[in-house]
Amino acid sequence: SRFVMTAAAQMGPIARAETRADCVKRLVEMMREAKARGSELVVFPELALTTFFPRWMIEDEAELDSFYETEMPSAQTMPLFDEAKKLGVGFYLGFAELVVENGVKRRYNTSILVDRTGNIVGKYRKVHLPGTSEPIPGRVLHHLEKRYFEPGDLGFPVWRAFGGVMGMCICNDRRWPEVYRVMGLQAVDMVMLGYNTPFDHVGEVAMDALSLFHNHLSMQAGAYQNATWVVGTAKCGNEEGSKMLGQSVIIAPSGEIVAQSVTVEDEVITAKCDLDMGKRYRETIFDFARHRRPEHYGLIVER
Ligand code: CDT
Repeated sequence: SRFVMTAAAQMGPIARAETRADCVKRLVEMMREAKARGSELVVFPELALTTFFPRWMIEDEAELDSFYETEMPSAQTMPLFDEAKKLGVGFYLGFAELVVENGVKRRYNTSILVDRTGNIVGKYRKVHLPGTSEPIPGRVLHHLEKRYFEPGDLGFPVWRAFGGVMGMCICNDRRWPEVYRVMGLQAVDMVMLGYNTPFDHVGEVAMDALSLFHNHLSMQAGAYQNATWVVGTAKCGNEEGSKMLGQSVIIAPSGEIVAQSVTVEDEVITAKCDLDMGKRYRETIFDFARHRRPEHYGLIVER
């Protein structure tokens, strides 16, 4: 067995006025709790350093830029890296990333994987960007990820870390089977992801009523069908009038939920994850080499 003591550190709402220092303080506090409960890896949410700003049309560029990180770690986020190193705890962290390439600003919805010595070992940029690039008339709260980010350009790599093969994705990515399968084909042991999901994200009552079900359905299916652990961490609660799902989870390769949050506030949940558990599925029902028939899957990459 290869055990990784894992924590999902869910966050309650982040107010628009909250500073990076405020957020980092909350993250550090949860990291300490996770360590006290035996964890060596902590999964934080998507956009864990700011409020979920894509809900607003922001026309002032300097204001928009203020939500992005231009370096990682920065003076403001360094305390989190220092704490990680001190405690010997690694982490997944989501944040908005701004890079300037040939004088052009590029914006990504990004996550990083940091090892137990405080070093960044992996970076992922969100591929599936939901919502719209223009505000929808009549709505007070929008979902403008297509305006504020460009699709990630790094694919779905995996990293050898924490004694296994680790993968990352972000929020809406968790609803797409290809995401897990691309990592599953690389023998991923654990997929980490953070999410910000408003209860009214579809805008269609019958579907929105199933938001919590669809949240778990996607991640449990991804875990089972690809023989991997999935750790999904929410930012949740009432954030500036947008009510967002909690129910952060740690899911085994069986598809079973082994830990789940019960609040919509800052809350740490933990599980002892045996990375060898995936083998049971990978060597039987989901032995890809023996049972997959990729010659019939061409359409998936053609359209
Ligand atoms: N952050 C994010 O990707 N949220 C989406 C909901 C918004 S869809 C307009 C999600 O899939 O959870």
